[in-house]
Amino acid sequence: MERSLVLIKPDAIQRGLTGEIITRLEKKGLKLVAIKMIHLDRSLAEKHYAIHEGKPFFKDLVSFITSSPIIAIVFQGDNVVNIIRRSMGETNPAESASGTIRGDYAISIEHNLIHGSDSSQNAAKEIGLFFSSGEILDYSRDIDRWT
Ligand code: D4T
Repeated sequence: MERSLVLIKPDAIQRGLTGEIITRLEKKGLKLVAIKMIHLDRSLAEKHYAIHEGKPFFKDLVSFITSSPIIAIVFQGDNVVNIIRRSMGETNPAESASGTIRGDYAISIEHNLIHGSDSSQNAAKEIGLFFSSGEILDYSRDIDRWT
């Protein structure tokens, strides 16, 4: 069973797209097992985006992700990392297909609305930054036999 960390980024919160983004992922059939709203501090933002340290956009990326609250979510299910990445669209919204979250609602790479883990291994690391194990709930859903 795989997990993925989704962040609804400051631009999505400010633009009132939180519900739309969660609805799309829920309607796909994904199971939500943890959720919280937080205002990231610089230290956590730099840890989350450590792989991009030293790149030209790193400073602006950290400023952006700490500029306003975000919502952190853990989804769980078979193949959930890949399913979420495909629902999000490309990193650059200009190259994202219509029907994806970024393709439908974003224009610029700096403000691309949503983060989703890019592998199971990275998901485990990222989830550990945002959630304690007790915050991730274990429950069954009757709809899972229909999805
Ligand atoms: P995240 O990590 O936010 O889900 O985005 P992606 O996985 O789709 O893309 P990424 O890690 O390569 O980039 C992280 C974050 O940096 C912004 N960015 C990226 C940017 O502002 N300029 C750039 O040139 C790139 C490559 C957008 C997403």
